[in-house]
Amino acid sequence: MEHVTTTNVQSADKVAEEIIEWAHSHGVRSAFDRAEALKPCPIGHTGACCKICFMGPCRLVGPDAENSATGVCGATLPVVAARNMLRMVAAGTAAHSDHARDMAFTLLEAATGEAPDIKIKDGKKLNKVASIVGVETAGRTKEEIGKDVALKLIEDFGRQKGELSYIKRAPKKRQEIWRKWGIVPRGIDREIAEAMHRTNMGVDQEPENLMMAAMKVSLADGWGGCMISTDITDILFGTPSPKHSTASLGVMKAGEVNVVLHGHEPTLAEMIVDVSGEPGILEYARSKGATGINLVGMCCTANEVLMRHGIPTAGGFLNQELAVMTGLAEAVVVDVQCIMPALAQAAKQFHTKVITTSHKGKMIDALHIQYDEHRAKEIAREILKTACDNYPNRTSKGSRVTETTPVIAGFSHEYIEYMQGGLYRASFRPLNDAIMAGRIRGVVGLVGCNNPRTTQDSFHDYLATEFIKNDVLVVSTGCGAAACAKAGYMLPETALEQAGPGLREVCEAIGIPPILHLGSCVDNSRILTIATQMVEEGGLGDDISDLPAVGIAPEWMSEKALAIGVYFVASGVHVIFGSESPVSASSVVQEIKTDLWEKRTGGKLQFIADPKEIFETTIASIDKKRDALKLKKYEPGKFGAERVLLTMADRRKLEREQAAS
Ligand code: NFS
Repeated sequence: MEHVTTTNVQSADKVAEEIIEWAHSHGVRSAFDRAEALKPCPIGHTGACCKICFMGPCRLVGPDAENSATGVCGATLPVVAARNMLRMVAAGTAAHSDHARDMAFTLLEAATGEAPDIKIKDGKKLNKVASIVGVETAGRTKEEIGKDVALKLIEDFGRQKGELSYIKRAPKKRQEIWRKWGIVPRGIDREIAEAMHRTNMGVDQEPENLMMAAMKVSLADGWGGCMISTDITDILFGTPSPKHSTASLGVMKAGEVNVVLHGHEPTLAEMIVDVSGEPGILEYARSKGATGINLVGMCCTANEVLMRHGIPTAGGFLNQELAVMTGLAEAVVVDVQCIMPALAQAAKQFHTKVITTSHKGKMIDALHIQYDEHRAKEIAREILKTACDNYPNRTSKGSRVTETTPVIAGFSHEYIEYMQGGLYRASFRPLNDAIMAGRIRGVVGLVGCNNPRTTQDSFHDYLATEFIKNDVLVVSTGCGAAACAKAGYMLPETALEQAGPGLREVCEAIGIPPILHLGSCVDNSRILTIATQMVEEGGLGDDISDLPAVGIAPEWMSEKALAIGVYFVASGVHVIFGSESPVSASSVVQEIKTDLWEKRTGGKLQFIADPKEIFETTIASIDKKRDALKLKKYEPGKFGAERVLLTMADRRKLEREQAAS
């Protein structure tokens, strides 16, 4: 098995690598170079640094640090590491959930007419969410329903007692596990505040208790912030369905005004997409000498507008500075999260304008145009005009890459269900059947960031190809999805060329790629929904922890990724992260996140640095779950030639066998 991590390139994304090389020969620096020059602090990297009070920071190092080192207050290494972990998960939860809060208020303002440019687009999804949160729909307008749904979901942030609204969406058995261990979140904000309190100097001093709190706050992320965000974004801007587009930094166009939409919250990006085709704006671009306006996405905003409008993606996290280095970006429009502070500094070396748009995320040397939903389109036009004004300033400096890769994205869980049976027979039956019969061995969520400590995209690429070769269906989000898109894996043809025969047969029958683009990182909630629907469909156990499925974030870097990882563990999933554990200094905490968490929830969190080992561990985990379900043994190459579908009788027989076991 070959992969590129051992070569001396910094990116497996060929177009990105071309720009990195151009930058090196022109003395322009990026995160790739900064990562080389600045090695991680070996104490903080392992979770052994405590800086929660000013008696320190204390470094809990030395021989037998686990048992003998303490901070000035007496905090032991396991306490320090567990507190660090809880704080990271709480921070990740805060980021997704604050984004979700903005979405909830946007829905409220759209419904009440206070944000006149934003309308409720998907009434069907609105009704579905209304029924989940107990809002009456009969005989009411979209706006009336939307207002009540928004108010209900806003309650989830500040609820002091009770349970989050969406907890009841999980399989029954899962809810009972959460209740048994006392990790059902009350309100999202309450869990985040409590996590900050518990990790304050001199409060929670029991590693196990701290780590269970990490699970609780993470559930407020997965079944709270992330799920609310996905739902409201679908309601306001439409539930995604497949869209053709292109990926890579080559999506910039030489003769047009290139505007990079970067960040996470989709509202302003949607407005920019809306107004970018207006005759007045196009005329304005032409008056500056350009032939048009070319919108391209970056990071999770890219995923949002790719999924709904087919806007090309320039890639994920590590491509942001490189986009500027093409010399073709008139503007990079940013809001919140994963925006490198180096971006405006990179832009100063070119003609690019970095435009910040959120009061929460300002940047030295950037231009600030505050987004305001009350006059959303007016601001979107102002931003595009600012970009057009900058077009005449373009110089010949930059790496003019042009190569792009075709991609099909837009696989919402609703669409995945629909494509397995049409409008009236939509279900997860065909997927469950294919898994039961061994055509599909299992499912992997291949998600998460890029991190310059790993050759960009190399782990994503390697794992994606190995999994599909071995008949494992891959669902992807975030920068992992961008990596797969750039590598050309998100096309049905990939199934023909690279997927194992069983997976290929299923993909061909349904007409899907073997790697499905599910959206942004908050859309990991779509994976929770799919997993729940697969459980409810029957034949694969009665809880998420029974499914032959694994979650992987091989190139993670963000606290948000950690929050996602932990909520999948709490939901019963075996989760594997690449690189080292952020709590590796404490064997006690290491054991809690694997052994204790597994005992209590069925899920566990592992960190594995070697991609081949990630692959092998994943396959072993999938096969173990298949065995426990008494499914047919997966036999490589068995399917494909003979096209036998699992009959109803086969399925009943399998279900009987499982019930009897
Ligand atoms: Ni996710 Fe999106 Fe990418 Fe990582 Fe950042 S963009 S929310 S955190 S880096 S996958």
